[in-house]
Amino acid sequence: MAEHKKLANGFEYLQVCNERACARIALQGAHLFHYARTGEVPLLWLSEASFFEKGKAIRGGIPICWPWFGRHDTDPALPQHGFARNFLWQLVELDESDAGATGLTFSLKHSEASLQLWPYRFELLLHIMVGKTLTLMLTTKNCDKQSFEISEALHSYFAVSTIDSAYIQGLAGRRYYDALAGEDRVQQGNVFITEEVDRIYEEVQYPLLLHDSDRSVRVDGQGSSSAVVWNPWIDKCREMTDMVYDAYQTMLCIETANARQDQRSLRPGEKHSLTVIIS
Ligand code: TA6
Repeated sequence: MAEHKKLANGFEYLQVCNERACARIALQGAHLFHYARTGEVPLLWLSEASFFEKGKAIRGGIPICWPWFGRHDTDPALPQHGFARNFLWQLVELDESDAGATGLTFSLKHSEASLQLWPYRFELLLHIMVGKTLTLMLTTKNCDKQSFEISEALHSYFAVSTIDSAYIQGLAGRRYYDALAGEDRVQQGNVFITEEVDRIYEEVQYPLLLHDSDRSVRVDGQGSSSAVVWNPWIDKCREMTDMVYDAYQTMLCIETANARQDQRSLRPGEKHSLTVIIS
């Protein structure tokens, strides 16, 4: 069943529950911020100190970074990770015909406000399938008369029991850009988190597996050959107003992306889809 919810401050989201799972999706950013399979603890992490306010990205779930990933290449005044996660999307389709899987489609189109930030005409569609598996497919259509480049990520925050019992399998041997060191390195073996980690992996071969003490999560990506791994660790976590001081211990980001060399160029009329399948 899908229910339209509104917080006291007017922040709107949809709560979707079926036989296999429940999810919550804010209209701002088409931001899925809760997903739990029936009878299980949430699979995605959500900060207990997250804002739920107009124009502020929710800390957790799967924020959409688009049409640029990270800081803007030339204008530092522009919002980090683009603007799609801060704009109000429209729910254009809701399919509850399957008792165990609910389909939702959200749309964001260019506007006067978006053209101020990024001078191209576009349509974004986010298709979400909530069931035993969670699928998000973000499709960009170039509605302009000129080509444009995008970098993007489905910035998934995963819940872990404790960070020192979690590790990522599937990135061994991959080159990555270490955003903290500012240099390229090569992954040796599985990814363990024992300090702040902020890496963009290249030529990623999905699936990736996130192993935790009591469960493993499979992350498949389509339309993506780059993946970001991030944990703020102690100091960065303390600096973040929407994370409690020890939040770094229970979260780990594995982001299915088109970042750095994997950014995409679209000609007029062309589409590109970035998909994550979490199971
Ligand atoms: O996940 C990679 C990253 O770019 C990190 O550098 C960190 O900034 C994180 O995204 C969170 O960004 P946000 O703008 O959501 O605070």
